Amino acid sequence: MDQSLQHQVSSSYNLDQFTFEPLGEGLIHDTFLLISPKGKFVLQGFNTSVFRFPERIAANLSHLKSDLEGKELPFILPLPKSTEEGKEILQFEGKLYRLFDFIEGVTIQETKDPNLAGIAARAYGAFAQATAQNTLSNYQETIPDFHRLDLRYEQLEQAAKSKTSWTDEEKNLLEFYLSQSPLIEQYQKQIQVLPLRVIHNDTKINNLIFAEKLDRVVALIDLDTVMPGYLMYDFGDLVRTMACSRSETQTDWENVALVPEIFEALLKGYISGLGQAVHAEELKSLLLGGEVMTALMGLRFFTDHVLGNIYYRVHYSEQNLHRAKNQMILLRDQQQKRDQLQDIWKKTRPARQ
Ligand code: GN1
Ligand code: MG
Repeated sequence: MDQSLQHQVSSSYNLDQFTFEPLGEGLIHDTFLLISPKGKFVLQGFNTSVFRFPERIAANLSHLKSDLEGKELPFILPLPKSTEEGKEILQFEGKLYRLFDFIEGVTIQETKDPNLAGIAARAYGAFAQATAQNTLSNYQETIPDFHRLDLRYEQLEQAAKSKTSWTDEEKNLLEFYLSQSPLIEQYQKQIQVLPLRVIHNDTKINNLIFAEKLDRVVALIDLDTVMPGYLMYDFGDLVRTMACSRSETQTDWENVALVPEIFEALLKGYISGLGQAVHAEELKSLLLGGEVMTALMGLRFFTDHVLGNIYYRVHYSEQNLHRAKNQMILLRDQQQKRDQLQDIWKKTRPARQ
């Protein structure tokens, strides 16, 4: 962070002097922890090539704030602080920034503990329950068609046309992802009978801040993708990111697998967080969610690789290819375990269904 930005932040938010350090492992925004005499804050540089409609985010978050006013939420939802001029977004030298209160607690990148996975899933379920009465039409898509699996599939088909030379590994991945058309059809049928809701859309464990003892969630963060979507997306991303033996960045392929015990804990936790008002089709769709979100992220990573790494931050040039390969193995394993996961789903879903 250069000096002129530091001055601007200090005066816009009336912070005096502060020190700063990089924070977090997000693939999209640049984030810093600021330590000032007035307390700790999080400054986030906004990635406007990914989030092309910052004003939609600001509008969604202000609806969220008023919709949830007076509701007892079991955790905090940190919203951007206002500048001295009363704006939630700071513009400086052509870039956008936001400041948040820093929330004390523990963030974790992954877990093998079903109990912790259940606590995380319950928090995201409780979020969907809290927003169930929100006026859906007030919420805009902050990234259009973000989780439309069918369109992500088409984007790969398009991108592949422009690539002239393919390694054997790339061909293998392309063939695998294109062979997922039955899943795409299943997805298209499923969404026709699902109600849209206001959901989080990025339900990784590192978007939660836990209490020191890891016994509860104190805050749910990264609210830029809060927008209309299906429960299947939020639950599916929990499965993709938590019910896997290896995270999406790991490359020890033979160890990448779906972990049924964590899947079960996630399902129980999510359903308990959701409470009563869940449509029968929504419950059914949870079973498909993991495959949908794993295929979606695999398609997105692979498409980005084919296009030359224009979207996700990479640490080496083959990283998006490797992420796509990791997701391919996880997806394949989920598909092999369909019967087992269905048995878990049958014994876990509420009795009235
Ligand atoms: C991106 O930057 P981060 O980690 O919050 C992406 C998510 C993906 C994730 C994969 C706006 O999120 O959809 O699940 O990377 N967010 C956006 O690691 O594209
Ligand atoms: Mg995010």
